[in-house]
Amino acid sequence: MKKRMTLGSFLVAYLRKIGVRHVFGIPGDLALKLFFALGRKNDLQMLTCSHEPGVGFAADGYARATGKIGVICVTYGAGGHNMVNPVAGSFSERVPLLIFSGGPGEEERKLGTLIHHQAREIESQQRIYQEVTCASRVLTDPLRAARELHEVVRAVWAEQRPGYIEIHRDMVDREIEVPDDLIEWDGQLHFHESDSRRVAEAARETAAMLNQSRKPVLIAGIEIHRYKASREVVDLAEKIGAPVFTTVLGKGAFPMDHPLYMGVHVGPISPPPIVARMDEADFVLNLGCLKTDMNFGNRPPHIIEGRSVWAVDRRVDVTYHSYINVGVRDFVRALRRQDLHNHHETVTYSSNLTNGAAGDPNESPVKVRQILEAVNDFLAENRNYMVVAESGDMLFGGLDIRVPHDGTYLAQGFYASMGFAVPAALGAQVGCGMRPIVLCGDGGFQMTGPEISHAPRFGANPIVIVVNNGGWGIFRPVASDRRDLLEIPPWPYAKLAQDWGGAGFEVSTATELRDALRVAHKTRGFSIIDVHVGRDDLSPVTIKYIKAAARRSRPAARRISRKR
Ligand SMILES: Cc1ncc(C[n+]2csc(CCOP(=O)(O)OP(=O)(O)O)c2C)c(N)n1
Ligand SMILES: [Mg+2]
Repeated sequence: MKKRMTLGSFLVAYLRKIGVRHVFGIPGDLALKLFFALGRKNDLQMLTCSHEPGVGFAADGYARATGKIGVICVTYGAGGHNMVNPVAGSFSERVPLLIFSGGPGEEERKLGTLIHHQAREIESQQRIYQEVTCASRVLTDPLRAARELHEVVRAVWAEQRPGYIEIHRDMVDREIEVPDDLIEWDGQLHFHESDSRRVAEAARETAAMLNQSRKPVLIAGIEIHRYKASREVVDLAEKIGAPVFTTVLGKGAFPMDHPLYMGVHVGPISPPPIVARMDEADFVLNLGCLKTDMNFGNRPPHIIEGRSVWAVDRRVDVTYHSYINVGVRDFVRALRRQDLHNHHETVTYSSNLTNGAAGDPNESPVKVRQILEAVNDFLAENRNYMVVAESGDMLFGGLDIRVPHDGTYLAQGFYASMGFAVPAALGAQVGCGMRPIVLCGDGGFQMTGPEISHAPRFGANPIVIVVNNGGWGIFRPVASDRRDLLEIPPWPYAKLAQDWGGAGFEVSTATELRDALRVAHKTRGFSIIDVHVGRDDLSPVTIKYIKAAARRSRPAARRISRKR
């Protein structure tokens, strides 16, 4: 990094300094200089997809899997607007992304004409992004550009949320001034500092409650992942000796093969032993769990509020009072240092697959639960895999997947956008090197699945399991007489895989699926396994969830007052 350099060269030097090695993007004329500056040989690796949502989900998967910032480069308007949905997902699920968008230059903005790709005003795109980012800037001032980028990146890291930078096309080659402190900076980014006295008091009070309790439980949520506190939570759990659940969104925040791990808590639709254990709990320690309807299976959170501590969003709520400026990682560390009573509870892992018949492995069509069992058996035998689950039936089916051996699990457990899984898997593998197994419905695959054709260029080789029920199956139980509206066209998924340079399999029994997984495991490239399931077959959690959700969409009871 030098005192004076072009903005384009500064961006590359800055990104390298913070440890970024990959950028995900699609070019456009208003972003062309930016795109080629970021993609310059030997500096950063530019990875392209077919469609901006693919780019966004790939960068998001990369960030989730690596714990680093996922960087995106898109063109203005058509490209930037296409990217809004993935970024909104990253915003709500706390994924640090940095979005660079191009834009029209100063001279062309003065012409007084509308500029191609423009929607309402030139500033509209930034305004749209303000809703789904924690910080945004348009870099127009050569004296401030470096500092403004740095401010956005620091916010992205501290908040673990996306940030937006717009660079108009005439700015990329402009010389800018880099402040000395940035040149000397070591590239380390930091989370917000906590108030140490509040941390200590919150930890003391929580420890006292923990020590008085007879049947405590811990729930580990998404912030444990994002603020890199998984190891500390394992330590803490071992000191307390109580069962640990994860939330839907936080699945993977606690190792799934740890003896204290009991499974995923989704309120009343959790596996029955988890519901029972939760009902017995006289103290619930929520670490980094967002209060979402998904995490609670549609049950209001205040049900456990009176006997719980919540550490999330930089505050700790102890029953009905709060400590502010306390980050979850600092809180867990402080709690770990307290004198804690060990409950020595023996914990049994529970899922919805724990009980029930496995089914005939040679019967066609294979059952959805048999797919989940086959994947679990495969993961138990094979290391270095991660699982990425798509929105739809597999988002819920995936809750019953157990990834051992330090494997990773990724899903949009709250925002739940379809189209996430395949591109996220590509980005995740590029970032962390683990091979993904993607669990995806046929509808989800039809949104972004074709991005798999980029896998060879990414050096990635996911195994994509397309759960093929011929439509948007998750809604069939509540479709009344219009099931026809939920149909989708049949795609030749296995043949497409072969045409795109991968391996394709078509299976309809559990035995065939297990065989296909074995072959795919040995195949160097990517694979798609088209699994034909019954049209009305769904995973165990989905059936419970969709019924609970249907109850919620009934009109609220309201008294109609009549004037007399
Ligand atoms: C981008 C987006 N559009 C629409 C939805 C609503 N939605 C949730 S699940 C679903 C159908 C899923 O179908 P498929 O991928 O085939 O999975 P299945 O439930 O059939 O296994 C839809 C349309 C969504 N979550 N995301
Ligand atoms: Mg389907």
